[in-house]
Amino acid sequence: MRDLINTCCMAETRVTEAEIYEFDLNGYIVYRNLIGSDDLTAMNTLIDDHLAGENPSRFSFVELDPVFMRLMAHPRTLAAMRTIIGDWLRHDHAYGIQMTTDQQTRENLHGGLRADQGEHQYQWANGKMWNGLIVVMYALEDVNPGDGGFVLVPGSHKASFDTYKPDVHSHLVVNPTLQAGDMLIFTEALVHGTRCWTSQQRRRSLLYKYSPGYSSWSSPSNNDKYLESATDDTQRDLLRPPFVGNRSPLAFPAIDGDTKF
Ligand SMILES: O=C(O)CCC(=O)C(=O)O
Repeated sequence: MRDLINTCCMAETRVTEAEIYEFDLNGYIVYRNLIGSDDLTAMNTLIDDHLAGENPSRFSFVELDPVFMRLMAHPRTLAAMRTIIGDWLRHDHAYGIQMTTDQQTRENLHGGLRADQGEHQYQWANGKMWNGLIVVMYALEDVNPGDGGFVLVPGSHKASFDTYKPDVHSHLVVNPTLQAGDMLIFTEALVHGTRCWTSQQRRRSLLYKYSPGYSSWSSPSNNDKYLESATDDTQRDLLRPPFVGNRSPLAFPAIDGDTKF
């Protein structure tokens, strides 16, 4: 489990202007090759053992092994979250998604600006972006063109005509292609959803969701079960409930060529 982060391309310590532009334009961004092959194998084995031959469309996983807590606090991910959410970010909730052709899927698009009682925010003020719930999705298996699964409408986090959603098979809807180990970040203010899975290979994704330190989408007590797996202050601080007064910023781990778990 030592090479969870691929360090080859990670000299930068902050999100670049080009990445900010891309996220602002599209409402999502893909980072390639965040998890090494040994760790992908180890994670898939842990989940296979946990699922014991069952094929649920959703499953919990963070409590299975400390490697999943370390992935929650992946330095490259936290650097991106710092730009997208700010210094007070917190982990909100997490779950895994598995899709096969055997499962029934209710195809849908949901989310969008100010959905969920206004929680799904996207705006710019004071020279930076302000977001609500953000999703970090890691692919543990490849998603090839046309496979289905996760879909989104690029740019819809800024749509003005927000009472309308296109059909899930509209030409406006994109089905991102991912390789195992890639990470896709999107704002819940983006219109997004799921299409039926068509590949004979399964889809398996891990979704970690992060909120600003003053808000929570899910019940904050959902994080309590992870506390005993946390091994350092950054991980523990990510699990804090939402509050504002005297909240200290997260201790962001450094990113350099030697960064390892
Ligand atoms: O990954 C998917 O298929 C859907 C994810 C989703 O809808 C969400 O995270 O809100």
